[in-house]
Amino acid sequence: MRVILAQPRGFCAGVVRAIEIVDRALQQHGAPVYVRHEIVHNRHVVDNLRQKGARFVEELDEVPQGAVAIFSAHGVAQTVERDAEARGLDVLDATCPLVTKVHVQGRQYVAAGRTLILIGHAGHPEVEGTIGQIPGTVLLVQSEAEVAKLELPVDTPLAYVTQTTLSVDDTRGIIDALLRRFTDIVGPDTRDICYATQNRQAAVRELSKQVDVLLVVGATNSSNSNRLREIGSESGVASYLVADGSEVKTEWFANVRTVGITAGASAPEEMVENVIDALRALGPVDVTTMAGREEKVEFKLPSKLMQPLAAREV
Ligand code: 0K2
Ligand code: SF4
Repeated sequence: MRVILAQPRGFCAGVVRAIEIVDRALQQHGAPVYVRHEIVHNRHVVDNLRQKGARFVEELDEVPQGAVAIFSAHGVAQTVERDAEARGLDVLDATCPLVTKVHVQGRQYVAAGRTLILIGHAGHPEVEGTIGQIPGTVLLVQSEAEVAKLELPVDTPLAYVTQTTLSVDDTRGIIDALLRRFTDIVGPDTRDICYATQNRQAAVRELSKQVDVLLVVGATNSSNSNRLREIGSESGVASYLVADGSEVKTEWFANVRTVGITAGASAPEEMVENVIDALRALGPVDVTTMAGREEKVEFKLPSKLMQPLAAREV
């Protein structure tokens, strides 16, 4: 069996930063530190940090007063920030800077007097965070069909922003529908979909031309990982989302010669290796990596974590 690995795949700069924040917080403060929501949507990442002393909670009322509380990469609403302050928590914000950028952009549009539309998926923590970062009403639009249902005069001053991990193609369709329907609407086009999401989608589209089966390493609650699997399916390739090698099923590979593997932005490379090992158990495999874009994006850590330990102890 031939295995072709997508390039790029796996961890993005926002995920690397978020995990580093939890690691450094544990080093500086000692266990436990509290993390609101999964730091990124991956059980292996979460279990690993839990073993080092991180405690994962869904709400801040589970965090003792004065403890270290870390916000996940997906961002939080302003009510959560205020609640943390009221509880006297020592907050470290692991919200990806590209998510924060969307919050800032949304607030600017509202300050300029526009009604804001957020293109995204209901119930996703990033969407809840973005809605809660913007004063006033934010209208959530999830599909082209929902554009038709917006009860607004066609000349309403509008702006839109998007979730960072959407399908570029689906978002393009929604934006086009908004532009067709409304006469005074501005927005970033698809540029709020982050570099990592865009690059992984472009790579998997290319990879799908070369393979019989596509495996996407990632979690079922990971938006960006689900979008990668959808692109494989839409390209006519049998595509499966797997957390690790234990979820790989023998029957997927009858008469299959070439398997493509990619990984969501929150999926560790060890799990890609683990999936390759599961394929090796079925027979010999020859692994190559497709030609693709090299990413060099890095984000700075919060300044609190950059201080040498001695300076904090004074
Ligand atoms: O893709 P999702 O937004 O569900 O999130 P993860 O799978 O945790 O990936 C990291 C992205 C976090 C924010 O954009
Ligand atoms: Fe940031 Fe994009 Fe990674 Fe989300 S997927 S954490 S927006 S770089």
